[in-house]
Amino acid sequence: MSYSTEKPAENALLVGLSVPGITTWEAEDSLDELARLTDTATIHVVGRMLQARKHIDATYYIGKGKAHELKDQAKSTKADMIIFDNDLSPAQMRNLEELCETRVIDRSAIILDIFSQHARTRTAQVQVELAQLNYLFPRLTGHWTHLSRQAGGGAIRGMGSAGVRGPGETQLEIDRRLIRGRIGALQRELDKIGSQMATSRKARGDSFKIALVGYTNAGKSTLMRALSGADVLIEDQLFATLDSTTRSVEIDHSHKILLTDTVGFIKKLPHHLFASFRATLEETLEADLLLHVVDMSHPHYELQMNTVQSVLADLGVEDKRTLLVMNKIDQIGDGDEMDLHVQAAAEQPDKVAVSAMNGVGLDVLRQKILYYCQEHEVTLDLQVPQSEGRLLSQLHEQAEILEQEYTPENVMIRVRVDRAWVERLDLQRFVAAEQPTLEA
Ligand SMILES: Nc1nc2c(ncn2[C@@H]2O[C@H](COP(=O)(O)OP(=O)(O)OP(=O)(O)O)[C@@H](O)[C@H]2O)c(=O)[nH]1
Ligand SMILES: [Mg+2]
Repeated sequence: MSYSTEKPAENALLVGLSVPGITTWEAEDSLDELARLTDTATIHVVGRMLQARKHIDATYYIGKGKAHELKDQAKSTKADMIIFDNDLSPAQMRNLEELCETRVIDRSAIILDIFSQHARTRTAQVQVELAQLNYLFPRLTGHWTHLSRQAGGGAIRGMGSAGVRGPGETQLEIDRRLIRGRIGALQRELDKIGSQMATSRKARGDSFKIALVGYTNAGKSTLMRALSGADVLIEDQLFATLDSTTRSVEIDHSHKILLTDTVGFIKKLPHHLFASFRATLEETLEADLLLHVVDMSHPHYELQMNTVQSVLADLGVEDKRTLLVMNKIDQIGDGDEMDLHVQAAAEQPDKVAVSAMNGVGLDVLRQKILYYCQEHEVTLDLQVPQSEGRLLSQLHEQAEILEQEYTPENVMIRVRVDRAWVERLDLQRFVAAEQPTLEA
């Protein structure tokens, strides 16, 4: 579906539908976002149409009269394509294409196209292509075969020699067979990538893990760079980040955490993408704490927060400890006002206000992160034989030494250490008998 790279000046007409339960205002906002997506996919928006209706039409999605109006508007605006804000069934797409004599696609196809244009690493490319082909497969009818040669950034196109027609095979059957084979190969590659990622996660050890989550363009990568110095891509663009990057960050002299930046979320995230990006989102699933980054300057930031929450619920991590990071406060006030935002948020346990771009509020954020790390720790009184040199040096590296006293054979130490390290270093064997154990 890389039409945008072939003809950069394509024109599109956008169509939305508001049904009961969705206010016109929400549908308008959603159409604004579709315009932004279309723009990101380098397609020019020449018009938009919004219909309020009691229910979705089985044939055309919008009403029949409106569909005819759409056909006229497509002609008068010289639109090369019509983009629906909602997912259309393969039949609705076909009916609309026949009526309007124009290519008809939906929001999912545009998002998949952006992902495909932005995928830079092999992992992202495999995940996107798999999602595209799974999206394409049920839409592959006689009428849609032209897509099979465009999908996956040319991956299918590049399979010319494998596409030799078997006896009695139609073009459609060839396309289906090719796609099925390609899906299988990509799935196998993705499984391999997934297990490699799991191995490198294991090698990183048991440090406290934090994942940045949030709506696309909220400023996750900017915050990643501000906290860790990692040279991640920052763009005023939807879905700039498609991979995950993990860095070790020193929060204070005795606390190191692992921070992960990853792909952003959006309303109506295509479920094929969701399934394909499972490996990338694994870091989020395994985190001890989520930083939910919110773009406070966005007029509908609350709707975006709700969307993020429901995506987290779909991932099964809605109950994870979450710190809300209200970002871009420099956009909603000057110096003094910014300080007020920072102070007001600081009083709430699970909230901070920051400007990731200007570094405002980051000290409070670090302090709160520290608080979560400490919650995850225990204080132990240990009696460690002096001969355990390796363990003693590990403790000095990984734990906070509160007190230390030497006896002829042992070192008596009071330490605060991440719970995960108690088991990893098998510390129970050194817990001094008369001392309190494992209290938080
Ligand atoms: N004014 C202002 N702009 C910010 C701030 N933080 C990020 N931005 C801008 O917001 C845009 C998006 O930032 P990113 O860090 O790329 O956002 P992201 O959440 O990683 O976005 P995706 O990876 O695309 O999902 C960029 O143009 C940033 O410069 C901030 O605190 N203030
Ligand atoms: Mg990013």
